[in-house]
Amino acid sequence: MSRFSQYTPRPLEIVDTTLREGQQTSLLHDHHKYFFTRADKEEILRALIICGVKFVELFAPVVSPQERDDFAALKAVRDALITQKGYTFLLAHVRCHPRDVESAIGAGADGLNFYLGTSEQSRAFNHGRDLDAIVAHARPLLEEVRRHHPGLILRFSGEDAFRTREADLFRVYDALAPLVDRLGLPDTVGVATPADVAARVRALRARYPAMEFEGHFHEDRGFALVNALEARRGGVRYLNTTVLGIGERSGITSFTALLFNLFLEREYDALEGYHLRGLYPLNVLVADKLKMLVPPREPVSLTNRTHTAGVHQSAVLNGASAYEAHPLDQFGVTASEILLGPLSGWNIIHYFLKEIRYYQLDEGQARAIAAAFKERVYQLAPDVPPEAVLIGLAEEFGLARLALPETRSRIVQRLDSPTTAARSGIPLDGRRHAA
Ligand code: HCA
Ligand code: CU
Repeated sequence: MSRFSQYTPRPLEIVDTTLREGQQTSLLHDHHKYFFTRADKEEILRALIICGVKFVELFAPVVSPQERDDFAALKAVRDALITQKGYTFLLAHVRCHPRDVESAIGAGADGLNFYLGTSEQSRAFNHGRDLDAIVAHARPLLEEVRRHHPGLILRFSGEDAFRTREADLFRVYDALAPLVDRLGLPDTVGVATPADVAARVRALRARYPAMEFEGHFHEDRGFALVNALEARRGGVRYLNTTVLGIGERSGITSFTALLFNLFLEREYDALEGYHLRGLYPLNVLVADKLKMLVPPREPVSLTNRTHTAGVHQSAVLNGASAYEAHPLDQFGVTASEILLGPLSGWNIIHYFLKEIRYYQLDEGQARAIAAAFKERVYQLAPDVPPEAVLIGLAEEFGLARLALPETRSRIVQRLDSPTTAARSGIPLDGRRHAA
């Protein structure tokens, strides 16, 4: 009996591909990093498993000696977590090529994610095969793998499925569906709208009612998240994601953005087995590997609890819900951040000096300091944080300071400080410059 035949799939199965699709991100090049180190990959895999992911896609070991050796190391990480978290299936991304297949089986992959272009563009520019040749190429290989390795999880994706005519996709999938556990539905170049996804999923489910599907949506139009949500709504159980949505070009669906939205839509069934509080730390971990902060457009981010405008800041001091609509703390974003700057009002300056730095001041002094601060903050040298200016002003104004024991505050001043909240996952307590 194979592991997979004993496994009962949950309502939503993330097939995370941070370590395959994610490694194709140009961000690794932007930061002169080029690839994740083995230690990076081990940490990312561990974090994914802790967060509840059960299917992880990796490159076929044939890609490079590095990937081959890393595959073995990642298998060891997976094995070490079986007792604590159950089994995680490692799937190798393979071309319909015996060498890819052999390398993956040799490495002990639990499944093979086959892909082969079916659109006119892939047929013309990727492999030059027509539809009959695609079937003639893929079918015997899949039959052989099925026969000799009945326990392997097999998936076939018609690459560029959304630029493939429906009849063409059916032609290929009719021939291969009996041999696989899942059919993929990749929007390789990010052309699909949510309506296209809904229609395609409906057509495929009608034609293959017993089949499971796996969605993979690129972000070129900004639809990677909504398309994944749409696919799920249509009954697609398996969805490809990466941490921070990293991948080829603008990437694919973000793992944490997807779970966050399912939570907000009260799709609690879909969240079965996922550890939501681990999601922001996971984003921080991968951002750190990329030598960046969690990107500002990532929903599960400190940015979404960061307030800049004076009106927002003073309201948030009274009640965070004024400008924070979502329970981000349940996703591990436990701090709010208020950035001091030219838009800050006297009340946040009062709050900062009094509550965080323990200066004794009244409203009149806070208003006077705020006025002086607004003038100086426009002439800030790049390496001087605004809070240093405020401390300087407090001293100039001769404010007395209480000596209190240090406690952690919810307010952080700057994202780009060396010990940022985003990097450490712990809010900076604002005392970096304290005497
Ligand atoms: C790739 C293309 C791919 C494959 C997806 C899949 C895509 O980078 O090889 O195997 O389902 O977007 O089509 O990522
Ligand atoms: Cu892709």
